[in-house]
Amino acid sequence: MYCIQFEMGMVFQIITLHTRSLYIRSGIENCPVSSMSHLPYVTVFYFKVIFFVQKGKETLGNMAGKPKLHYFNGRGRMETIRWLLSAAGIEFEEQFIQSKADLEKLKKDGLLLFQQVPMVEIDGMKLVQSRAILNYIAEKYNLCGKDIKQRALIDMYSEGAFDLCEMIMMLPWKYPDLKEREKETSAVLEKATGRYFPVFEKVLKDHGQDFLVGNQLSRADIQVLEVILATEEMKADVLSKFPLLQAFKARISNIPNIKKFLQPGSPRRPPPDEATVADGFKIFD
Ligand SMILES: N[C@@H](CCC(=O)N[C@@H](CS)C(=O)NCC(=O)O)C(=O)O
Repeated sequence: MYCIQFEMGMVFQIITLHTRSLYIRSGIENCPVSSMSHLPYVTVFYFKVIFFVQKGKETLGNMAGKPKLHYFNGRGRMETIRWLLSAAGIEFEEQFIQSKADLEKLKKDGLLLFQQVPMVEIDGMKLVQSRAILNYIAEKYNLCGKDIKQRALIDMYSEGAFDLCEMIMMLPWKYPDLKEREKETSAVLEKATGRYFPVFEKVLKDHGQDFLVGNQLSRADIQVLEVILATEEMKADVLSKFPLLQAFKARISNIPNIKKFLQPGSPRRPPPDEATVADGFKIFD
């Protein structure tokens, strides 16, 4: 019905304008077709135009809407994604998986390519695989450097930080026994101070710049800061032998979007306590 009115309104409007312009061009003063004669149709036409413009705006709004994160209410494999989006100043929504049934529903609805989370709805896609999601976000928000050489460095540093982050993240899941976990925590801290932090310290020393690569913020800076803070949660003075990393931590933490993310109430998740780990086991085991 609306369509017919819409079409009729358009047709009559065109006929009216065309007839009037013919009379005006031929120099005849009294045109028998009044611009008001099809007012009802024209009114419907304009209402329809407004309706379609609004619909279009809604559709575009949804396409460019906030990314939606699907994961459980803990750090795990989603935390670095939260970090990157927040550092880029992007607001996002979170749909927390609270039970095995929630996860099964996502699987049954065919929303998880490999039947696993994290999953991020962004730009009309349902992205899975945490590294692929991070790559997309980093690329989209210009956190990958200026050329392929910078990108290679950024990738190496980010992957190093990611490996260390993953070791820390897995501790409570792999070692539910507290004694065993303590032992493994020491081993991870040794890796942090013996393998990873010396690399980042040396990078900063060699080029003397504020950021790890190309003197501009990249995902490497964000991921290294993330892992520094996660390591400090296990051992507060872990940076004692790394003065440049201490300064780096202070500098990067002070970048406005990152500073905001580090405030209480942000989407940053706290370190997992025993209750969070138990919830995770119920969902993913
Ligand atoms: N390589 C994947 C691993 C994802 C993964 O292991 N996800 C776990 C939760 S952290 C999961 O969904 N487990 C449920 C299952 O495998 O059925 C990634 O990095 O995203």
